[in-house]
Amino acid sequence: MKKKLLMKKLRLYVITDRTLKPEIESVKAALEGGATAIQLRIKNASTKEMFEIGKKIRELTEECNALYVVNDRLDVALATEADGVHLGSNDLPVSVAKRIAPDLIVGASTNNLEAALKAEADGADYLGVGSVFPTSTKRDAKVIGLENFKNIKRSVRIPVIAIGGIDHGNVLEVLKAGADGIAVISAVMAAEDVRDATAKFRKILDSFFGNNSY
Ligand code: TZP
Ligand code: MG
Repeated sequence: MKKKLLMKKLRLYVITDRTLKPEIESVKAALEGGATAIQLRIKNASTKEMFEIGKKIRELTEECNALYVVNDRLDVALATEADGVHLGSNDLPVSVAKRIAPDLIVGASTNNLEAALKAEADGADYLGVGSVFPTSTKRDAKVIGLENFKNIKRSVRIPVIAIGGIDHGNVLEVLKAGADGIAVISAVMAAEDVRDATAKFRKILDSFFGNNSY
């Protein structure tokens, strides 16, 4: 996928969280609300269960032309024909994932410049950078703030999406800091109406970037 298209598809990246909402229902609602990418993120599920849910998310995202990315698990990403896999510092190295699956989009989580530059050099296709703001969703997340975010963003060429504590009130600050997209969990998954919460982000993103078709 060309960089420009990938960048657009990463604009509104919604991540599942079964402690807040069941995956399938919430993914359907997020897609209806205009999510451009869905990440299947489940800690501690069986491989079989993740595979079954992943297959369904593949179908749903396909219908909407949205990206489907699997967190942590290259095997599940390949088995469910995902567009990508997202890897953190405790997961498979980016270079290994790229070697095994050269056609898969490989995203990397980073919270400092050194790791960001290494991920880019290792072949990552995009970065998830944060936690930009305090978050209660990921217990061990380091809060880096907008200045560190900006610094990382301007130091790499690949698309950078911001993650961590992003809500409807602060999203514009993140976009002004240069984010190519935002990744959100609780602002969408903890909302009473997932579709509505997603649509509200989509509206802000569309007016910031210009509403060119996705
Ligand atoms: N990585 C860095 S912060 C974070 C992850 C997975 C959690 C983001 O969740 P929220 O609820 O959008 O702050
Ligand atoms: Mg991980």
